[in-house]
Amino acid sequence: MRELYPEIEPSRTERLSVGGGHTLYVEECGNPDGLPVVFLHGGPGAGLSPYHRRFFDPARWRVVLFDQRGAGQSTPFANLDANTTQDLVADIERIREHLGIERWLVFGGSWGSTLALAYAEAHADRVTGLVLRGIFLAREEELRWFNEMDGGARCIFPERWARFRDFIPEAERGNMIEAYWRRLDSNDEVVRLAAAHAWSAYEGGSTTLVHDPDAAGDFDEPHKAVSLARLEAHYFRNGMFLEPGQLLRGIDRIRHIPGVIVHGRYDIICPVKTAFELHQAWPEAEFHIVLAGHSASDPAIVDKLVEATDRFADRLA
Ligand code: STX
Repeated sequence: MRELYPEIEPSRTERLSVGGGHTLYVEECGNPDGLPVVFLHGGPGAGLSPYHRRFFDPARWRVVLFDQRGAGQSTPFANLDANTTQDLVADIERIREHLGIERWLVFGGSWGSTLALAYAEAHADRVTGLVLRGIFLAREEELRWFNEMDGGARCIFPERWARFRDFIPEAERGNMIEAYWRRLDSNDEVVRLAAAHAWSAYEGGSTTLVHDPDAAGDFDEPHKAVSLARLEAHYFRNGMFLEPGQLLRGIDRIRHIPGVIVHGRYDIICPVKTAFELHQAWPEAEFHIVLAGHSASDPAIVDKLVEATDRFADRLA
């Protein structure tokens, strides 16, 4: 099994003003003369983590990573103005042009896979390949599965679900996303933080194949909890700013691009059915279902993702 490349520090970081009042944190890692790749993080609102740099051979790749609007070190923090899928797609183009990159590999997991598909369908000529993990197509069915009372996730992680559900009074449980949204957008900071914590503990703690119902998860830290919860609820209640079925309908625009899809069989946040449907619409893509959950750091997922970037480096060299 392949493992992550060693820890690495950025060779360059900058802050890029992109309009709408937003300034993005952008970093580059690896070989400045290497093959370009852009990393798209999840959520929306999850922000970058240092391990995201490690899916790429630093001798061969020029890795560009950035915190999306409102996330991580981008400012203003957790801000929802001018914060839509179209804005983020435009940001990717702005970063590419700013760095003088002609075409690049696009690598994304979960919401990062959604954004990667939206970007590639809009700018197919800029994409040398796609590496997608934990596919999320942002459809109503997928949102209900994880966050609503009739979803399936509650049957798999009942302890964690109970804490998420019980934060909302019974009368409001018919629409959990809206009920959370009202609290995440409250003027009362204590209410906002408590809601963010409940939302992010549920999702952040449900990622790995080996589940510990009492583990804090990666999104326990208040800063991360607030951006993940506010950005997700904002995007979810707006249908991710996509037409229903838009990404599958547009698939013909990218079927000529080499693609690798990796998905955990036991992904409870984004069930593998979605990846199966993506592959049916895009049979030319390589498709791997592995023994893993949702997390990019589950070992079987790391193995396939690193194998994919290594092979892309051979092929694009
Ligand atoms: N959200 C999917 C997503 O991007 C619908 C995502 N799910 N969990 C995460 O991201 C974290 C593990 C980063 C919290």
